[in-house]
Amino acid sequence: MSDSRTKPRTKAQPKTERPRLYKVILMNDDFTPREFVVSVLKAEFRMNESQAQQVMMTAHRKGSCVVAVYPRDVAETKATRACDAARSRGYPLLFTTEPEE
Ligand code: TYC
Repeated sequence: MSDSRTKPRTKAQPKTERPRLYKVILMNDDFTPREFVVSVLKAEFRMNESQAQQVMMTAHRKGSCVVAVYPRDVAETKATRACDAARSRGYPLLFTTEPEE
């Protein structure tokens, strides 16, 4: 019988690390209308009305709220698009990203 069938495999399997996920964080401000925040959350983060309302109100009350987690490029693209939508309407609304622990 050949070694390949009798011997256990000894070659180390490289550990595959999962790519880090990044949080998209919604920041509160005193100027952006609540309805606009909700509309951006629905459009960019595919939330329904009640999810978007909850996230908006959490940021409004606590100062910030985690919107979702994604691979880095997706998180950054969505945060940038959401900020751009606000800027194009003259609002200071801010979305940031940071790596998950
Ligand atoms: N605080 C804003 C207001 O009272 C509404 C708001 C909520 C803005 C959440 C940003 O992330 C935010 N008009």
